[in-house]
Amino acid sequence: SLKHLPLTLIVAATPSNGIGFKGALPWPMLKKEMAYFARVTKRLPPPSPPSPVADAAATTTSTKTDASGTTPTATGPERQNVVIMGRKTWLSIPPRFRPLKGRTNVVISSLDRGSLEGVTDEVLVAPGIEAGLDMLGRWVVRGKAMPPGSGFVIGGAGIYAAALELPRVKAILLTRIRSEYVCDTVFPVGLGGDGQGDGWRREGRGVLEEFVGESVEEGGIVEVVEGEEEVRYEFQLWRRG
Ligand code: FOL
Repeated sequence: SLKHLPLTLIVAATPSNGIGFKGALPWPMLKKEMAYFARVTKRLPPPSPPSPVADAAATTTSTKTDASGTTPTATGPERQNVVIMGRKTWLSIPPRFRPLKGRTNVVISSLDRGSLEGVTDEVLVAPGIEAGLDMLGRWVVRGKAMPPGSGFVIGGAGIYAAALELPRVKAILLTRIRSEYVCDTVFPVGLGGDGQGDGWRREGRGVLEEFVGESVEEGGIVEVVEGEEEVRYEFQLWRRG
């Protein structure tokens, strides 16, 4: 079941935790940062080893070899990560990029799906995060959605705040933008420059690399935007503690 699916918040924020301005990101398009978001939210977790219970069940039910003398390989159903977002974040994604490809999109809204711009029949619409995951579980059973690999909450502020109340939210993937921009929306946890904040603490780069499944540049990234301005930022992982 999806009752215990862990969720990770993924967010980019300024030093004062600003995340949005007038329904969009406060900074100019950061191509490499957005590419990191897309890679990390698409990447499936490594397959988990069989549990003792599942293993015992398999031992008593499966034969050792097939007609050709080879071990039958159970190819489980395909999996796809899930991205959960609020209505305003959905609307902020350029129409050509939504639904976010290669991921199961869940939009949190009290409106019905018909009145939400860009929502197609593969997008789940639910009034809350837990209701959305319950609906996803039913879609999986009916073969209408793939079983989830990892789950990500991608904003905005209201959805992050609701998610942070859930014990299943175990980690925050933060991109710390090192310059300030005018913002009208703030991330609802005061993650500080000192690696501490509101019951969360920053993990080291090795732990981050293991978590995201790729290497991460030491000391951060400098990205040139609009062939002009340089924007510095750093990928971080925070956990409860
Ligand atoms: N987290 C991080 N680290 N950076 C972000 O920019 C970010 N943005 C959101 C949530 N978490 C984030 C919400 N806003 C797209 C646009 C806006 C958005 C999230 C995603 C988007 O268009 N994504 C495409 C990439 C398209 C491209 O390659 O330019 C995708 O396929 O993910």
